Amino acid sequence: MNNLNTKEFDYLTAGNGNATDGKPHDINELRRQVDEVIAATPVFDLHTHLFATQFGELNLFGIDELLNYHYLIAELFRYSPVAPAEFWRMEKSAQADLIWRTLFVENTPLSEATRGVIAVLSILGLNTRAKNLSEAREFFAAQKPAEYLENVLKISRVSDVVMTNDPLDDAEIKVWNGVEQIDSRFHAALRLDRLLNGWTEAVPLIEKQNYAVHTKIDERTINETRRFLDDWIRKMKPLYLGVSLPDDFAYPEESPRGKLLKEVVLPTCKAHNISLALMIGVRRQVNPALKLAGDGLGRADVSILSRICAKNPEVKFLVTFLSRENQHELCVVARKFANLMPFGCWWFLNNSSIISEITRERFEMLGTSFIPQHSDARILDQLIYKWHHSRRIIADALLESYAALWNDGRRVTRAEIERDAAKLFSGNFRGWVGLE
Ligand code: FIX
Ligand code: ZN
Repeated sequence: MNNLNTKEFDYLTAGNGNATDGKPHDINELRRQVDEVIAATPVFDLHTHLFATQFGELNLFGIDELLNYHYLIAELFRYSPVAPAEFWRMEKSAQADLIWRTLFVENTPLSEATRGVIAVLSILGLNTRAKNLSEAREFFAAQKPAEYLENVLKISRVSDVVMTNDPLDDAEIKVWNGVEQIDSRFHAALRLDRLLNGWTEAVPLIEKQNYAVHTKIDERTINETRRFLDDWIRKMKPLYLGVSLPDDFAYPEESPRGKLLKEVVLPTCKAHNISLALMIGVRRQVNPALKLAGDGLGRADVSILSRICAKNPEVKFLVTFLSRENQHELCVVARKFANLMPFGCWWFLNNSSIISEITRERFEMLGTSFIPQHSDARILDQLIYKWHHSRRIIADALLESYAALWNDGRRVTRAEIERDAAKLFSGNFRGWVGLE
């Protein structure tokens, strides 16, 4: 556990507890119980880019996919003389070879994303010091997608996964329109990025699905776009609608996005009693040569959140900010608005030191009324390391809070630890989206 000097808690080790009352009797016992409970509690992963096996090739797993993760591609160019244009011309397996050699053989894999690959290989019993990828490739080639999925969910103790579903993506549309039943552990989240952030390009795609929309957002276009969303909500049964937004997102806003948000999205959320997830602070394509790896971030104005929550009290918002500098303000706004649920340590915040800081701040300001983490996994195997890393840090932060509470005069019971963990890892989200 970080920073906790057990000496400060001397009286905790004085044997003044009672081992049979369900409460830990000293700090080491408390630590053991928290670690055990956090390790065993199933997770409802509320934001990923994973797909159920029914989505075929969209379900990514294996060493070549793991290494071609955009977090690692960005890191590759810190070391390699290979230029981005040359990298994109290479075959996927050659790209993976280059990333392995550069980040794992020629350099020590210290970053969060490289350590993640090491954790996956190690947990699967593969050589973390391999000179090449033959052993790993052989291992993954032998895995059957459905069996491997069971294995990964079991190892990472993830009970439910929320996908990111784009109603304008042809490959996804085919699956939604098909007859195959989608694995009930994979839930939909209807993503609105293309609709809200790229209206002009979205129009022909929505028209193609037989909705009479125009670039000019007039009454007919508003009604037709609402009909489009109503139909997709019926089809996908999403747990929430979601959108990523730039750091300069404003509310209200004089723009197609502002108009669509006000006239289409918020009324749809209200009508279907469905939450809206706002993921704020991404600065897309800061370096376009890096493609998906070329996005950055900016500090946003959190006052937009107070306004949107106040103006739309019947709508529930799931919110995450990408900038570390926005985290404290997010907690403050959450204290003011019960229709706001902060979630996750998104993307550039999904690093041990920052998760630790944000989670401790959230315990101090919000108790257990928040959702500490989502994985954002794009490749199935990543569930293993992302949850392995996050569980450990959340356990440390929780232990620190319990120890402080004990210092103030109250010991938690095992049952309370279990109740808190269940809320943080699944209950708060399930309750928010009306699953129980
Ligand atoms: O917009 C998002 O949902 C982001 O999480 C992703 O697009 C981003 O590329 C990512 O993978 C972050 O983890
Ligand atoms: Zn994401």
